[in-house]
Amino acid sequence: MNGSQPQDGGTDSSKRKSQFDMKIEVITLGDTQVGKSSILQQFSDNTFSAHTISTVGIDFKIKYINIDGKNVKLLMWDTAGQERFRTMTIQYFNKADAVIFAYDCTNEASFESIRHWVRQLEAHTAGRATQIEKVLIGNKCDMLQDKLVQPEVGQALAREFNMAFFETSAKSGQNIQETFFHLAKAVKDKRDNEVARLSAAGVAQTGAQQQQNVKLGGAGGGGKKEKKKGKCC
Ligand SMILES: Nc1nc2c(ncn2[C@@H]2O[C@H](COP(=O)(O)OP(=O)(O)O)[C@@H](O)[C@H]2O)c(=O)[nH]1
Ligand SMILES: [Mg+2]
Repeated sequence: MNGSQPQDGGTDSSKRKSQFDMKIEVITLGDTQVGKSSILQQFSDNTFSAHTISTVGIDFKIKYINIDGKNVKLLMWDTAGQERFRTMTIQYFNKADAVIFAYDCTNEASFESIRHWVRQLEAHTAGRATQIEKVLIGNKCDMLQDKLVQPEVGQALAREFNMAFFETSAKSGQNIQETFFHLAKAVKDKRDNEVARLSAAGVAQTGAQQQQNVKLGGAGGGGKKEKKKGKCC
């Protein structure tokens, strides 16, 4: 098992919140009822509720995970799928370092909507959508009898958009950890590569300055301000 795999839930509880090395913001996008909130709940609390309350506007969860020895703060934005919250949710698109596009594999319409959600991201991230790490998940894969979207079909769509693909179950926990760790590792590797590139170019900066400048989720390549560490969000 390497340092980027889920380990014992992945949380490094021995470290104080203020000691995180890197912050990564993830946003979930997809139709209502596909299980976006349940995925976040399973990942952050290891619990599942058969009856959830619809997300109003936007919500968030925080989890600290260990990636290659780094304490990573994952800030996970949970959006509502309904159109009436669109104005609110699109404001969070530009915060995202990574996006989870979610459909319900027992609901074909939710799969068809993925193209819509991809377009929404592109339309509201001012050309930086390609810098955002993305993953496509087909959730509710525990419902074998009701499955209407086969994993090969999901995989093909993910390939078309150059995304990773997982079939997940917020109920059983299948591939939930893997999804988040995959995204976090991809974002971290991208930032590390950029730091190495800047170093090679002889840009004299402290490690912290470099991390700040290569936070690829930042507006226009480094313009985004990191809020005070240790404070919520
Ligand atoms: N069987 C099963 N049900 C799920 C799964 N994920 C979510 N659900 C159920 O689907 C419904 C909608 O879930 P929710 O997380 O609120 O969806 P959201 O609107 O996308 O946030 C709830 O009744 C959940 O219990 C899953 O992986 N398997
Ligand atoms: Mg929800």
